[in-house]
Amino acid sequence: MPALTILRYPDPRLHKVAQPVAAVDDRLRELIDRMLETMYEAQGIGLAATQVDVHQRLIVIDVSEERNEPLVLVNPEIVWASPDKRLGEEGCLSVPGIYDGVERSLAVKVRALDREGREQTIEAEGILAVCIQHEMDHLQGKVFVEYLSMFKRGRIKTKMAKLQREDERYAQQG
Ligand code: GNR
Ligand code: NI
Repeated sequence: MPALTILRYPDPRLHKVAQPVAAVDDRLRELIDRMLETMYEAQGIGLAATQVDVHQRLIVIDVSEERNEPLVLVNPEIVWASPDKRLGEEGCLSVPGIYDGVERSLAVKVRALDREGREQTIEAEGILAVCIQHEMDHLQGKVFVEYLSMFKRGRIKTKMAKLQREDERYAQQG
């Protein structure tokens, strides 16, 4: 199965709001597998369906060192977020090469379905809590750079446009 293409900021499709998944069936599990493959190939710790132009509430995550603990969240809802926040460095597969600080809750509790459609509740802290919040933002059409100043965002857009031009040239020439 080929990996999926990850949309790049500032693609307007990254700002679409995802709709709930209607059924956890074989077709969805196929999408889940392709998203996991895409995430591992891109060496990310998480991927939201929005990033592969599928506007459904679906997230895959793996924050393990060995890259062998996939976590699948279907129709995730944050049921609790700690009032304590922390500024941490973030990156995003849709904004390659850009890293900057974002404030996030230290801990979150999330309710979601797993790949079998069973309800699961996850209590997360550390990098998993950060990743879940980052991915939940994607489902709402929000990319982490939108937390940064307009000045920084402008610079990032310029960088992304340059990267895009370089990629197009590379694709033409081989
Ligand atoms: O791979 C990723 N690393 C990361 C690091 C710090 C905070 C969030 C992330 S998520 C990111 C993958 C991604 O873009 N998911 O949407
Ligand atoms: Ni991201």
